[in-house]
Amino acid sequence: MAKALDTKDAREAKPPRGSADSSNNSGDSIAAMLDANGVLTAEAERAANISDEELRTLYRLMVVSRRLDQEGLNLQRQGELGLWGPYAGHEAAQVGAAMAMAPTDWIFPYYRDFAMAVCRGIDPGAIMTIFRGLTHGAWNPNEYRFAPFIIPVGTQVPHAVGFALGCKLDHDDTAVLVGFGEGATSTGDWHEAMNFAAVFNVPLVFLCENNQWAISVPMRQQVSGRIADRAAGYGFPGVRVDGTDVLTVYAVVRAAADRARRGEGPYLVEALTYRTQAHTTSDDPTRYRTEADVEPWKSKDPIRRCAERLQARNAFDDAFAQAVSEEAEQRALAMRQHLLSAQTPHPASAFDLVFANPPESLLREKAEFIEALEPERGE
Ligand SMILES: Cc1ncc(C[n+]2csc(CCOP(=O)(O)OP(=O)(O)O)c2C)c(N)n1
Ligand SMILES: [Mg+2]
Repeated sequence: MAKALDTKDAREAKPPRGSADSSNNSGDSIAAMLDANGVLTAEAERAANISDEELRTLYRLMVVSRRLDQEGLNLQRQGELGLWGPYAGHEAAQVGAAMAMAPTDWIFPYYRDFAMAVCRGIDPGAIMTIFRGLTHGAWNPNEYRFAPFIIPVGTQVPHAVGFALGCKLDHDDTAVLVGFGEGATSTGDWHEAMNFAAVFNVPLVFLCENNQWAISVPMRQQVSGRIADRAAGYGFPGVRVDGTDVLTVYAVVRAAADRARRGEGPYLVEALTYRTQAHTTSDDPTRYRTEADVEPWKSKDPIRRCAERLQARNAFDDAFAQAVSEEAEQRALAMRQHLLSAQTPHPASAFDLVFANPPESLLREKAEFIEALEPERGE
């Protein structure tokens, strides 16, 4: 019975919209850029034509991001932040992917994508105010084409699909990138989003930052097989890349975004990396992993790997490294100063920015809230 159905389906099946053939060919051409380790081949590197200056920019943004991450950790330990979620180890995935998108493209980040926000030019000090509990969102998404950080795991993925569908219906040539961890791929939201993206052939690059852990849950208890292979089940291609090599991530995401802009639909990039620090400052990783687990990943440090690539191109010297390190120090200091001088908002500001035109009932509630606060404040 099943066999008869299969043959009938095969005979009657029409190529889906966006043609499976064309998307698979184009997907294959991205897979063909990689060697068996998921690293850009020398030939693909030549074809991608990424200049020394571009690679130096990626290096600079990774060093700055690493230093800001360290400062976030310091600030939390000094009692200045409620929480910090370190992203060390993710720099190549985040910087490579964010910089591969055109400035007119949109990015839907998850909570760990701080370096992506830095790449978009958002002031790190302003972002930090979120982690101090001063605001829910520190930038105007329209201005930076960068959606808010999302904490509920996986929920940003359907948002991105819907947005990408809107871009397609508007006939503009915007591509969209959505970031998420490998843990998010176990959510219903993620699977529904993958299916919807394929069926409606939306211009979206799915970027899985596979850091091997979802808090204390290791990869092997999260997913059977490769995340990249899951795209095929929905009808579009995906690849696993070395997510510690910024050049590879940059070239592959750029190709996937170009493909999306050509109308060839979604693409899944699984960037294999490692979370070298705790999940957040509320987590103690010694409860579920040892130093020996972390050790093999130290040699794959994204910044060191990028420096090696630059050295191989004769595009790295002490003066450059020194200038980048000084810039990182200055930016960390500026971020700290911005955060520590940020005003604590009035509690009633929680009512603001909920509606463009707040209804009477909400305004009344806000007024009552302010009145209720006053005796407590001795005003
Ligand atoms: C819907 C939902 N369930 C549970 C949580 C608690 N939680 C926060 S982060 C996290 C793990 C996510 O892991 P992964 O997607 O791999 O991202 P990573 O933190 O490793 O970057 C969980 C379970 C949450 N924020 N939202
Ligand atoms: Mg993870």
